Amino acid sequence: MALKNINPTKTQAWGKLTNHFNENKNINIKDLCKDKNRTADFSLELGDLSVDFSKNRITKETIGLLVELAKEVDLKDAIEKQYVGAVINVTEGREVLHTALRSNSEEPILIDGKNIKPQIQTALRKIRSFSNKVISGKWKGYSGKSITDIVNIGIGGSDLGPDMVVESLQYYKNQLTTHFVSNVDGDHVSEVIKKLNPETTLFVIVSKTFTTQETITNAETLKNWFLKSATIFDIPKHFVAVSTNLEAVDNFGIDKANVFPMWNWVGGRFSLWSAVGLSISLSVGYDNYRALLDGAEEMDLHYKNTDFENNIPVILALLSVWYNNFYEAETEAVLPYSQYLKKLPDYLQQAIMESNGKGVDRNGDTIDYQTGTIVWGSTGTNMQHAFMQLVHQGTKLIPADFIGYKESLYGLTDHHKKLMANYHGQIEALAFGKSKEEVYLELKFSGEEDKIAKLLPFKVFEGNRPSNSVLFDKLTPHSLGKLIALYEHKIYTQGILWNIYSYDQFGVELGKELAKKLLNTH
Ligand code: G6Q
Repeated sequence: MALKNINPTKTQAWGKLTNHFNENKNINIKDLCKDKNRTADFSLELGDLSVDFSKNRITKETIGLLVELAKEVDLKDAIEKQYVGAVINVTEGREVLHTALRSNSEEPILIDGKNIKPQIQTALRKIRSFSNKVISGKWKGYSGKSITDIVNIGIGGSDLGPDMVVESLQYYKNQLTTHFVSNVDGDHVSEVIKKLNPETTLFVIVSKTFTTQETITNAETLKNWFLKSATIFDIPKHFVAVSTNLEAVDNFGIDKANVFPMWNWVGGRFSLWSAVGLSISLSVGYDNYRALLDGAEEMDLHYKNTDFENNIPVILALLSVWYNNFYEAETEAVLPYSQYLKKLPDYLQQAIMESNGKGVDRNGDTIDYQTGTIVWGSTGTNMQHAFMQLVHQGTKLIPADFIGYKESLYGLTDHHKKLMANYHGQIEALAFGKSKEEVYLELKFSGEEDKIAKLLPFKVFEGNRPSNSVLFDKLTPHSLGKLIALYEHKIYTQGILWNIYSYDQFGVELGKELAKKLLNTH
């Protein structure tokens, strides 16, 4: 049941792609888009999501060859193995089953002969009942008052996902105020403490291992602060944990009844779908949390069951490989046109770069081709007034994903029209640029003919800069789940194409070990 081990650069498809690239590398998106059917031919839909990838340096032949590559490395087999619970995280000896967390199907998934679906359902029921009690005010703090503030204490995968989702779903939020403490920097926790009342605060300690230095340090600081006003007998009313390490949780003083499970078959950066997402459910209510999971499941089924030509995560992964390995692009921008999604780039940086930033293949051999892309970004339109200059006119090729919504949430149509005009405007400007002739005419007709000689080269946009439009009807818990799952599957697809293991993170662990050593010697 192991993953196959195929060097992509040794496949026939790679050879064909190399020739195809050499023959076509100068193709121009503007010329390609003269074909009236182009948008229809290079767009995919899934319910409320439409992905337009027509503004890329690709032809139908490019897609055909990239799909051939996916077939030659047996992506199908890799996808099937992930969903059934094969040990595809080989270096850590683990299954990778975040897809099982959001599955509504009754079909069992066996680990060591035991179906894991019932434990998932039990955990979800516990999340629901706990969230309901806290949100309704029935859960009381030590002085008999209801909870007003939630503090999520965690880092990395135990922080970035819940933080990003809570921020993104602010519109759906209830009366509870949610805070996130992650950095071991004491100033971070101190600033949060300033806003809290111990009588009405609930602390959610999220740590799979319950040994992570940052999390345990912050948790101890918050517990000590809490104990200045309350007693250890009050801890069960104010501290809950999400962890696999029951002994450490017990030593911390947390009641067994207040422990939510985590499992080794869910990686940290893919865990917001488990009880790690407890703060999400507390913030937006269980029904919205379930809708998030259902949205992800819609993408899971699409990824699993759709042929590669029509498979959104697969196509986006293949395009990324096309630019990374053939055009030698080093970075990719993620540009959400929604202020709610301002934390999405940070979240994706971990998900993508921790997963695919690997230099050794599945054989354990050093890789001589490029893997993980560098991902960065910010929200539109703010970034148009910041870094977009470089993307439009700089010397680097930076493929970009534009994420947008047809409808706004508050219905300020004037704003939304302007926002989306910018969204489409940027995509067009990148793809089509502005030619010398256009700049010439523009200057001439604006009465600035005398400036033509001086200004013309600076006002030319060469265009031919690729981007994808990832457009949803509306930002909802369901569509957000779908979006996150889309990137999760893109990550795995690229890991398979590059013949690496996407689900370990030894690069992070070295830093943790060294910090511990240095702490003891200084
Ligand atoms: C994610 C990583 C990492 C992890 C944190 C927190 O995939 O494994 O970011 O989530 O190091 O770990 P704990 O949950 O064990 O505290």
